[in-house]
Amino acid sequence: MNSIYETRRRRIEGEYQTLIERPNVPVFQTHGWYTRYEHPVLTADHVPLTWRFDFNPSTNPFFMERLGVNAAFNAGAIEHDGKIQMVARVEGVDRKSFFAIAESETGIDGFRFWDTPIVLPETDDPDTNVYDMRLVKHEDGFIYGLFCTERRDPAAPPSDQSAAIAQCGIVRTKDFISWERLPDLVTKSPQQRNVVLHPTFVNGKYAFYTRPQDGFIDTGSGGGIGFGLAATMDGAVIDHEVIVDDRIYHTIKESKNGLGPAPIRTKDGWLHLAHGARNTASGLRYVLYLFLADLDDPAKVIARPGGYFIAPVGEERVGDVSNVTFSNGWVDRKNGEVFIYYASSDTRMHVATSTVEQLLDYVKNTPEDGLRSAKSVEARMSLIERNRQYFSRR
Ligand code: M1P
Repeated sequence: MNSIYETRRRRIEGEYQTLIERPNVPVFQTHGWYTRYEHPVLTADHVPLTWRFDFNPSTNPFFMERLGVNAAFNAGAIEHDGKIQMVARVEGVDRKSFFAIAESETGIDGFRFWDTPIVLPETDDPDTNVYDMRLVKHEDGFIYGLFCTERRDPAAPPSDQSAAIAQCGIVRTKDFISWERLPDLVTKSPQQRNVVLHPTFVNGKYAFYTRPQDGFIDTGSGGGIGFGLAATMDGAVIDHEVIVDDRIYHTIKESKNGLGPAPIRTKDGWLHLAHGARNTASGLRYVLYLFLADLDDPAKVIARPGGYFIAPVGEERVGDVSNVTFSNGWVDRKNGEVFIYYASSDTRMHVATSTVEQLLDYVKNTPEDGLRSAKSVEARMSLIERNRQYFSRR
């Protein structure tokens, strides 16, 4: 007779194998901006079973999970040694996040975690929680990982156990195996999240996209996507931040916004992917949008297509924090393809595939938000008028 241990282990290992070998299937999109795929590319269930179960039958006769995993989401992404690698935010059932690398040959399926998670060095002021790493191959030769480090607000009274301070932590590597922790970024803002390193020097300095904010959740008087320069990465200090992409009333980014991954260099400018949040009766709704910045002056935005580019659909709408799409990783491939990695509802990772050519077409030909209903109708009427020649009898 099979023991509970054997029965459960065989079943769980079989289901795991089926999941990680599952091919992904493209799903036609009417808008034509990118292709979605049927399955998420990474979920909590992709985490290796050795991270969750004690495989010793004498100490775990019921083959029960010892360390549960809640979610795998908000992954940074990069192409390295011919493979697509994601540095995922893996969140345990204890709510703590940590980073782990999952890689794939195709970038759209077959993602497998490495054998162990990243052991992230700490500073003298240990992080309580770390998440949302942006990977950047900088022209100085290092691959940097910028992430959010969160610690309890030391000024909060004991009655408040949720007040936190978010800042930007920095690590660098050349091989994804050894990671050097650098001092956290210093800016004039009380809190920072969604900080991204620009891949090239700007005026001989390291350039950062920031998201200054007054509070942990609310941006308060802060907010918008900022830009600032620092002389070094080893003790980076930004003295002056300018807002390059503000949050605006009655748009997809009225409550807050933040940069996604580092921008892609294209012939027409730096292509950016960002998230915007608006308020609704059921809470914040996070969507993704694109914009283009000047090649010589990355702080100058030259195209702002109106509206969202990716919004949660179907099962993407439901999760730990529902109605959220969030991205901090994309990969521009040598053949012009772009793999956009986005998380849905703080729960799982998906991919959308497009090309630089399509994305530039989108960015340059999607009308800017006119900020009033009348302007929206004007833009739509203009499209209808231009289309009349193709429908002579209507
Ligand atoms: O829950 C949605 C997102 O909320 C935060 O993003 P932002 O600071 O822009 O509001 C982050 O905690 C992010 O991880 C999360 O996905």
